[in-house]
Amino acid sequence: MKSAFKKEFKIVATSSPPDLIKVILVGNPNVGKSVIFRLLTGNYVMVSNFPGTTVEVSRGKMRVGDVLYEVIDTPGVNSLIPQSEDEWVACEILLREKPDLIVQVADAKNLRRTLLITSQLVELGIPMVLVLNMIDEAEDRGIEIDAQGISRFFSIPVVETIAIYGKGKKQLLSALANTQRPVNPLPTLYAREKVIQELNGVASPAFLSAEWLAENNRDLTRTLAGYLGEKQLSQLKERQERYHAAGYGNPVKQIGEVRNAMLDEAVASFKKKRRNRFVEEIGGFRKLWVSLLVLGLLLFAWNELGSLLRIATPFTLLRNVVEQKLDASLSANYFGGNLVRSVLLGEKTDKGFYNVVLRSVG
Ligand SMILES: Nc1nc2c(ncn2[C@@H]2O[C@H](COP(=O)(O)OP(=O)(O)OP(=O)(O)O)[C@@H](O)[C@H]2O)c(=O)[nH]1
Ligand SMILES: [Mg+2]
Repeated sequence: MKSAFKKEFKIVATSSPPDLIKVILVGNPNVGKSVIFRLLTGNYVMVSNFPGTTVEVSRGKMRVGDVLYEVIDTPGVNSLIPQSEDEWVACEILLREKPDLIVQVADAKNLRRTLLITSQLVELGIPMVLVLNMIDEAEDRGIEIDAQGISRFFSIPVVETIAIYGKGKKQLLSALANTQRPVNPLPTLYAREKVIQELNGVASPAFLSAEWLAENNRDLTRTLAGYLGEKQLSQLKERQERYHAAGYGNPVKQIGEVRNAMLDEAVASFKKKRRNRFVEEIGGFRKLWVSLLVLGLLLFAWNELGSLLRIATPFTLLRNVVEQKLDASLSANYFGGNLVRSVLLGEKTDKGFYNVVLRSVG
């Protein structure tokens, strides 16, 4: 009895349950979230409707070494300020599920739409990874993105993938294992803006929550109250009212303006439109051929005109130079010089040179 207990105890002690890390996939519509979801979880997934809606939400599991992940796929969003049922569901999932990790999947061709969501997600302060998917299509269009620059800007890992070919999966898995809290660059970059000074740090997230409250969506407000807690929520409302009452204007509108300004700058510095090398080479070839053609036409025109006017033409000039040089250097100073000279220039007569080959044929 005693030894059986010991054995059982040992088994329990060595097989501790693996960590379950909750990952939520978020991103614009049609960017490859579901392809990445399947890439990570395989085919054993659970699909259900979000309560009270027909919006489908998929859940699956993934094991990497000892770590077990639960992965949740969400409907596409244009922004985290919801204007549609799909967008509202995505926000509700983010706030209700309290994920350990967020993976933003993005279409590398649409950097501005991507970074709008990134700038909203980083406010949540949840470790996240940005996946720049569809790199194949971006490359075809000559779009190059400074992934490292984006990574530094938000303090998040940025991974490039071609999900349909499974490219970048390894890098994504390694990024998931090495995430850290992101940094929201907005308050630092725009520290002088009154609205930033008024709301920064009042709640977490502060600016995004202000924007959510302004939507007057009862369900979302209730979920937000649960997420922030009553204290943070009332502080945030109070600050907004104070700001408005002091005559500074609509804080939510101004947050939107500051965010847009940041995005304009970010897109300008992280997106490079690469000049297509193939087109450049074709262009280079074309320039060379056009230059040669123009040069040929000019020489032809000079030659024709020179013959008519009995003045030196490029060919007579060239021949004179060649004749003089060769005649001088192929003089009979060395063995065979005369022979070479007569083969190249012909025999010298009173009228100049005439070719040996022609003479022999004639
Ligand atoms: N060329 C290319 N196509 C891709 C890539 N990843 C996904 N796609 C295609 O993009 C389309 C959309 O993929 P989904 O995974 O359904 O996109 P989604 O983000 O889940 O879309 P929603 O759920 O509607 O928001 C599909 O036709 C995919 O085959 C990629 O890396 N390269
Ligand atoms: Mg999908």
